[in-house]
Amino acid sequence: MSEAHRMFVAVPVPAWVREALEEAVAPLRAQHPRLRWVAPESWHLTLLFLGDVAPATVPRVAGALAGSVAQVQAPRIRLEGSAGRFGRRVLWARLEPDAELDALAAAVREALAPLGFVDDKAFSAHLTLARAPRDGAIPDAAERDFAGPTSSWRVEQLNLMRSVRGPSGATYDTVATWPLS
Ligand code: 3AM
Repeated sequence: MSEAHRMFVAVPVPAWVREALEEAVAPLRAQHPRLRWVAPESWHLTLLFLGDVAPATVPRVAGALAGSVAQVQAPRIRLEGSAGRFGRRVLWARLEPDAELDALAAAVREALAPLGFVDDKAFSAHLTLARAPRDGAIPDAAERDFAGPTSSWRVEQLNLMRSVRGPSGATYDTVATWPLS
């Protein structure tokens, strides 16, 4: 039997936004080297974490996602330029609240709930930048000193992603992608 993969549904960050964000993150990365910084090529916005998905279930997930994107408008994402924290463990770039982004997340969640993929937590749009080390916390200064771009872009695609745990954190592969219109 082939093994299940850890999967999630996300929207990617375009290259030009990644470059602007990377410039803003570089000084923080240098000041806080103990934090586990997410590699810029891995930056994304998670809409729903699925957890382990058996290979036989992937086509059903893909079919449901294809249906969900057909129902929604492509949202616009705007970075606020500031950072936030989940507890003391996760540092993220803040996004302006957006009803269309919330609607996309809701459509994904509605499409996948019948397959048993449910997140108890409400959708909270964020772009994870760093995680605290096992024995540490995100310092106040890392949140306060982040001065990021206020870029905005139209979301062009929805991705089904696979997360692979490695020695220096998880790496992500795009399993399938759907254009938004
Ligand atoms: O990088 P972000 O925050 O967008 O935090 C994990 C990451 O989201 C989240 O899924 C994304 C890809 O790994 N994640 C990991 N384990 C999770 C869990 N048990 C989880 N979200 C909810 N429950």
